[in-house]
Amino acid sequence: MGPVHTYSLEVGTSPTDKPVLDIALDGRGHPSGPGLDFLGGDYDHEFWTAPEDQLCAIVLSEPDDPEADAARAAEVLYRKLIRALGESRFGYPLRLWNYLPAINHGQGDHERYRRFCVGRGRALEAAGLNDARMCAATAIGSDQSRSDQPVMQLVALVGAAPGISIENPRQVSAWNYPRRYGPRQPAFARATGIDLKNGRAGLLISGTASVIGHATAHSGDSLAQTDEAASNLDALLGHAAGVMNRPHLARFNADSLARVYVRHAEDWSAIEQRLRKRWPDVKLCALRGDVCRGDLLVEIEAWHTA
Ligand code: 3EB
Repeated sequence: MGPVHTYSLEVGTSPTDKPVLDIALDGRGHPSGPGLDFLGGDYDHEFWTAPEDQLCAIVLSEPDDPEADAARAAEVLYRKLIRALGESRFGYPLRLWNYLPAINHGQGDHERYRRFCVGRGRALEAAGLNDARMCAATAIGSDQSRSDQPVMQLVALVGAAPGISIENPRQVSAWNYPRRYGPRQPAFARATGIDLKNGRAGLLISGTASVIGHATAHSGDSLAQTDEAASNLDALLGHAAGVMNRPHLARFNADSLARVYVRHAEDWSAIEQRLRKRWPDVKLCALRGDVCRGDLLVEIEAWHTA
């Protein structure tokens, strides 16, 4: 069964009246932005606009030193988010963005991304929340080496009714990853689907990398990883089109927006060429960010409607 609620959400790159989320992609210090260096592309701003009785944004941050255990800040932030949801008429997260400094610092299970997953998991467990009910998300490492007050950021788009969580047929669900990737599985869905008032459907698509099954593919090759991540996205769209019974969702179109996170800035121009050839209509934006496994070089998230 599809979602019973319909939203009138629009996501675009030009200013609108009273957006629920105004994300400056090139702005460091912008509270709802990722705080990453802007590498290029078609747009540097996202405006998420919906009537104020349907959706709102929750923007949280917590001091988080690159040398600290990231589980602490993650648990604090997710406990705050869960409390805010309980007190609000918007009880359902549709999309989460997590940005933290030094995401790949630490060896093995001490790696800060793995510790972030532990902290997120603690907060979810304390609230009795099931991983499989989680929404779409992104988790990216930001370079805050020039800041004297580094923070972990959590940005949530929350709604009055749940979307549907959609998984990827080419990938093991993150909440089912085996133990080798860390003591606590990541808790996110590959995408959140919502019905829109204009008769279309919207897909909020998680950061998607070159992960097949649960394994990283093409270590060290940023172009092969780009192709694999893009294949994961195409597979997700095809699957979502079936789940939501909207055949046109199966392909990106001129309304689709894709944010590309690139570990090494110098890889962007070749990655851009690849993606433009594959998806000529899609609006792209590139940011320099660390992906959550040290061997992943690129990650792509998207908004798509059809
Ligand atoms: C992956 O497929 C890539 O921990 O919230 C992507 C999106 C990834 C969200 C998260 C992690 C998260 O495992 C990593």
